[in-house]
Amino acid sequence: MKTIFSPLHAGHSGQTELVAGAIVPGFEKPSRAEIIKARVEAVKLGPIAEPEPHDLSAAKRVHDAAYIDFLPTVWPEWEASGRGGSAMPFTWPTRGLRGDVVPKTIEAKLGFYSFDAGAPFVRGTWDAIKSSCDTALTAARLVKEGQRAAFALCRPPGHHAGSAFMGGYCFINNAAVAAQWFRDQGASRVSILDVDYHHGNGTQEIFYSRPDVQVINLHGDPMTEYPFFLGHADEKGAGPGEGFNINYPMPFGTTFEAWNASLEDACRKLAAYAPDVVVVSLGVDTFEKDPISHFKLVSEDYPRIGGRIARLGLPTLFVMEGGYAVDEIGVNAVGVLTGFEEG
Ligand code: 6XA
Ligand code: ZN
Repeated sequence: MKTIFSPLHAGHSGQTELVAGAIVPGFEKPSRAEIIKARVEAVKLGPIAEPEPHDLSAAKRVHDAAYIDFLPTVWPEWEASGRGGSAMPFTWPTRGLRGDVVPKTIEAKLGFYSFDAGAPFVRGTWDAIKSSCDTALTAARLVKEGQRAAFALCRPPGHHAGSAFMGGYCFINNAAVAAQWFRDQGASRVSILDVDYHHGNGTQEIFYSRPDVQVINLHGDPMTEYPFFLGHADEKGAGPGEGFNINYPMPFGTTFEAWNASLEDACRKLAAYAPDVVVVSLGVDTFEKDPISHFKLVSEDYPRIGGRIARLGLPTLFVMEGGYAVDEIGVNAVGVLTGFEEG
């Protein structure tokens, strides 16, 4: 399996985040992608290539154009106005406030285009965001051209980013952009299977009213787990999209046995939908030692996940999302891919 990887991800570094009342170094750090890349090389998964540059039209098929055009302006505006640290918002147009007028101050614009303070910008962030989207599109092309699978080693991740908002380390929804690209290239139906610990609220929001992209999420129950405000089992899609959004919220402490029962049910529903292609939002923060998550999967479980996905027998694009136990992130993420190759 070929891997697409861009060194530009590394410019998104040194950003901070708010955790339990303290500003701390971001968990979503460059070593994550470097360790996964090193593991791809160590197990000889296949060649690694850099992404081809794309214009932003593919991203604008799933995101509002104004939102995408805002992203490259954030750091220059933040810096030019004398602000320091990481660019992040602290005010949001929530209930009772106006969400229909874009304000002028950079903090306010960041609040307008986000749902939390969890997607901070530094100098290299835009180039990393763009390269991550290019990575997904380049890997998608390999699958469209007949490869059984490809690995988009995206960083930053994407599944919390919605049509006009960032959050949770995510800016452009790489998996959603790729899924839409497959549709625009002639795929009749696409399934997105999101196995990250956190609910992919952005992906759900983007496709919620559509029957042509099935969105399946396995994740921590939003009653206790981030992103808290989406991901319940009764969210099944709207209008023509009714029945095409499927959520499997699972409690704190879920082990592989229970998690795998959800995966099995998800795979049956995915197969019944009979998509032309599957996009896997691949997070490995389901791991028992993940510092910000609470499932109990062990390293031996990840190849089994890949094997089950392989048995769907469908062209498959893997798009990297979360996972913060950096010592094991390479073994776990690439474990899914080798399990797929052997499955
Ligand atoms: C809150 C935690 C963000 C989780 C991001 C993630 N700052 N999503 O891994 O899949
Ligand atoms: Zn996650």
